Amino acid sequence: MALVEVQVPDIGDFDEVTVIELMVKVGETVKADQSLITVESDKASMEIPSSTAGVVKEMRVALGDKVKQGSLVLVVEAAGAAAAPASPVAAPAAASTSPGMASPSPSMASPSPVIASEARQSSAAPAAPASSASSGPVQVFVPDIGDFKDVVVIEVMVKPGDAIKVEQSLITVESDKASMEIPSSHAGVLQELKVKVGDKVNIGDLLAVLEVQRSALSVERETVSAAVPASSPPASAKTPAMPSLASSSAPALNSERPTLNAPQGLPHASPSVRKFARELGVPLEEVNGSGLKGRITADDVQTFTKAVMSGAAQTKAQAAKAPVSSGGDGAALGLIPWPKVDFAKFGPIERKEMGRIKKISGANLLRNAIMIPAVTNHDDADITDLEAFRVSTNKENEKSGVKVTMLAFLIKACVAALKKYPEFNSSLDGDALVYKNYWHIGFAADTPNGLMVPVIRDCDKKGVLQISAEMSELAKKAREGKLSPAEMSGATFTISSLGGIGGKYFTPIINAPEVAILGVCKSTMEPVWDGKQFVPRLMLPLSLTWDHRVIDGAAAARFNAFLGQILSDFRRVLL
Ligand code: CAO
Repeated sequence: MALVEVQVPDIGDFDEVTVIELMVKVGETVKADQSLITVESDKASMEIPSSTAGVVKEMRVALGDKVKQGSLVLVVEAAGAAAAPASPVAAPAAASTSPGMASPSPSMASPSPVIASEARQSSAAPAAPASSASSGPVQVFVPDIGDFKDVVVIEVMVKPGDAIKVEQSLITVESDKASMEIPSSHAGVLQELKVKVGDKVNIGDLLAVLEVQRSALSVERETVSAAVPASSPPASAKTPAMPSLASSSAPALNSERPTLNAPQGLPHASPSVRKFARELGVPLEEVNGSGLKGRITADDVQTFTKAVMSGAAQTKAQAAKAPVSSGGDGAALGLIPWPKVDFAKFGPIERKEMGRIKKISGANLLRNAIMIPAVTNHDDADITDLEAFRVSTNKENEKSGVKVTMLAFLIKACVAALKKYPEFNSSLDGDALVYKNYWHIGFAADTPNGLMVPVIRDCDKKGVLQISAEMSELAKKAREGKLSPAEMSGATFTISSLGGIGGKYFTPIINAPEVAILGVCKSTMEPVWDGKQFVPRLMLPLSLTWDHRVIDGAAAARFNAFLGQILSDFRRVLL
């Protein structure tokens, strides 16, 4: 087993490129030709593959390092004879000018990053004949892009009618190892584009037709004439006159050093990440990059996919399809279009994009409001004695730091009612009801980012003090935006309490796939007839919304009545 140094191969005329992604780590087994790192100049990104198969023993580059031809990337313990073509560690390290780099690394043949520089340089060469008229059409062809065949057009950056400058990028193409922009060989007005996103192109393919002004043409002709006659035919792989930076003697359009073409306007990601995203149908422009300079990594694509699949995030396309609240127009429901009003006509306005959580919860609420045949029963519970008990409990527990609010008692009372009326703790699954033998209670929490519903698990096994402590911890996390998806899932029933704020009754929307939700408002002292006289009692307004497919009105009335009995005499919880 020989140790083999893998170096940066011939990357054309580029002095230095930055390492923007490490795709392997120490201990990992790599195949010959497997991409090891991604490098990037200001104009292109490309993956550097391994020249040999084996196990990575040592990384010699870090994120942000500048590398060039001959720079040591890593050391691989080569697998048997496969190591043969690579330079052994003992050998003197290849100098940056090492002519040997291209040959010991046969795998570089295909992903050779020289393509981008060639693109820039040679794009001018295969221009169509210059016209002697004052203006005329000029064809722009795909220049020498090295050994690459059938590279895919992933972005078209211009449209007919655009005024194009010389060297302005027209399209972005991508192979499985590199992406690059193809610049225009001429200045002029774009008449016609001959390619579209998804097309596969090769050297010599016609890209575009420009209307070129005479003066511009003559200038370009003079510059290009050193390379090819102005009347040279369209480029093709067979055209010997095609200048190419692959050979350093190739004539160039500009005297300045060519630069690689990086896709502009596209999210920063390596070709393999782009490919990965395409396979999953992930819109890369919606993914947050966690890599160097905001670069999108394969992990970012995975995280995005998981968030969308779990419902924690939505793509723009999904949001657009969702009805009204998420920006859709309700057409999916067969409704008349949402009114479009120019509010500025009536007075000053300010437009603010809704936050992510509001958008997600809005879409969920709308679905639940539309799909569930929901009914709400209102009732009052006498909590005079319970409130007195709550106040004295808090006094006794002052030192513990745990404050008990009415909501903690309500959670406990609801568990007792859910046990007595199990269909309230169920979910619909097609034509079947799933009864849950656990009692996880969600509670709506008002946060600066919008409504969130943390879940307290196994409330049947916990006392009011523990529930209070967990509630205050979860509410704090919710307000700080730190709740994990697990802390917001698995509820069997939800309580939405506006008791700390005010109001009398409201109609909460069921949190599907649950089948009921309890809305609670502010308790007030009211005169209550005890059979002989009116007495002052502290009354708590309750609003129970339930799914009429699962529960009927009588059951809902019984549930509320039972809840009221428990709240008026909490000892019943023990029964
Ligand atoms: N009647 C009278 N007073 C009440 C009460 C009730 N039903 N419920 C709570 N209170 C009192 C509390 O005792 C507390 O009083 P003190 O400050 O004097 O001690 C005060 O109101 C504030 O209570 P709280 O709101 O901080 O605590 P809570 O346990 O009742 O609620 C939480 C916690 C997280 C649910 C709440 O802060 C919250 O976010 N509520 C809004 C929920 C919501 O937005 N629902 C609407 C969903 S539908 O859009």
